Amino acid sequence: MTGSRLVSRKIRTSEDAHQQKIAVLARILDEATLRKQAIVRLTVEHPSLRLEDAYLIQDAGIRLRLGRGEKVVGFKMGLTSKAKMKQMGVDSPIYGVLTSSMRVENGSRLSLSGRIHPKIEPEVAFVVRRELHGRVSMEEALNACGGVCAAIEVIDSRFQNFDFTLPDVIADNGSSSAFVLGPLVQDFSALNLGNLGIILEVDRSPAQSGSSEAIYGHPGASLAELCSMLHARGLGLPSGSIVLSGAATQAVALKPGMSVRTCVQGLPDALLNPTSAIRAFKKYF
Ligand code: OOG
Ligand code: MG
Repeated sequence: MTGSRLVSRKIRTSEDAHQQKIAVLARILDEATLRKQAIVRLTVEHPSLRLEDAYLIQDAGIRLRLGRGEKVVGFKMGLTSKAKMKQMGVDSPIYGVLTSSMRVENGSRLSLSGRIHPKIEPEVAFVVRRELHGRVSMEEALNACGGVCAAIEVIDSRFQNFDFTLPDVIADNGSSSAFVLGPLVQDFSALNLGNLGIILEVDRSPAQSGSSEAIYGHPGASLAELCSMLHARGLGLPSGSIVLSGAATQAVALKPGMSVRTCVQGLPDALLNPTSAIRAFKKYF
């Protein structure tokens, strides 16, 4: 065998090993999800895991879900708040993929039996009407949306104690578990999306409150950033995509029987696991 053939065979072998490692790590995370068993973060055993590889693990995990009949319905942005970025020691957000099985109808119950240690976050979500490609301005991103709504995201890290580094949480699809969308408001031109009051209510009392400004400065800026991040990986944002723009406050542990509500100023509420006392809720905005 000539030297160059030997070298190319060696490269192929190491590429194969790399692909195999990606597939194995995706399967480990998928099994943790299915078995509802938290695992030690991947970077303990693989300290040199790169961000590109983490997204490849995320892709492989989504392919496993698609193989079980799920459909991609959108994306979620994570770590978009300064507080979370500081906590993680990073200066850029991450994204994850939302699938059909994660969607919970507004006001319905969510079984916690399929989760490990779920937490809830109040969010603002978009529905993209016109496909977006490449780097876009916030205005272009917002103009491509068919509506905006209040949302509740349920996150459920597959890592013990939510202990992860950036590559871990990317590989784990941004801790995605479930989400609820409130009623869609199609014409949001009169809303100042960059400064809306947001309350996460648990059992009819405010548990967290904040402003949409905490979402990457403006939820629309988070949406535009998602387009850039997808573009950097050669991807676009398809028409019809749901986009969770990121948490406006800290997450709160979700326990069985809780009634949860995200109230965003100017938008109808998103509700999860409501009780019959739902009509007693007061309106904040
Ligand atoms: C990562 C996901 C964070 C958000 O909105 O910032 C996230 C985590 O904290 O587990 O969804
Ligand atoms: Mg979130």
